Amino acid sequence: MNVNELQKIAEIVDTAAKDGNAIAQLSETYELTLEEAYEVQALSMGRRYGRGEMQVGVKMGFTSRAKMVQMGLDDLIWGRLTDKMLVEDGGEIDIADYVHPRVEPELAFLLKRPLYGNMTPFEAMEAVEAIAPAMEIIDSRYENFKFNLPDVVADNSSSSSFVIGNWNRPDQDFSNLGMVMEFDGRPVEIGSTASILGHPTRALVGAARMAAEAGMVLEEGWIILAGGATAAAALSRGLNVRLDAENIGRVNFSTKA
Ligand code: OOG
Ligand code: MG
Repeated sequence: MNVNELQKIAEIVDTAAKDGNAIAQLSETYELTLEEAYEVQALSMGRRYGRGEMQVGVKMGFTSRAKMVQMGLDDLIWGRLTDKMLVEDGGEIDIADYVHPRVEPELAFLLKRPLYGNMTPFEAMEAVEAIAPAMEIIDSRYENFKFNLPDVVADNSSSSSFVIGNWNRPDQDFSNLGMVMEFDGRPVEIGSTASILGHPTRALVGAARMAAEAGMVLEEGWIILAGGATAAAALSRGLNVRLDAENIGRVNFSTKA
């Protein structure tokens, strides 16, 4: 496909995300390769940067079995995070701004040095300033939250909003920390950071490698989301959503009534 066609598709996914409107799966009309889907993602995010948003990191997807099983896909994917997607800890979102948002418990890395290409988990951790409990609010722009791999990649891997808790020192064992995500005090998803590729640091290594394939450096100061440790839970109005992560603390937000 030529760049004009890809640009046209980028406009479709960008507009759907901006307006919170559902669209048909791209794969019903277009035959995108995975590579073209990443190009659409880059072009559609370029439109957002053009409106003043700034990239502040990347998110990894399908790093846990729970997420792969829930969505029926089993390849690692990634997407771009912008400053506008960040919801402050304790903040409120309005689900009217989304199509059909879901939330999942994650772990976030903050980089103190750039990362690029292939490295060991040990080398990757040398670039980490801090780790934090986090929640990602995902929102597929596709009807019924259904997609194939190129569809979801073109749609910035369902990236929509994210909330980060307090930053913690990274020189601790976070390979198997319990995570309990609650709606109004009721546990809805329970898991462990070990579900994230066996160790969340592997998600960081994957992010550096996959971003490099797209020519992107993970920059100092960026946030890397490791991927959902459990399946995602659908959001509704008037909820208090809280994640308790063993040893590293809590993070919460609410949805407008
Ligand atoms: C795709 C995004 C996956 C994760 O953490 O695994 C993801 C989706 O499930 O819609 O963010
Ligand atoms: Mg996620």
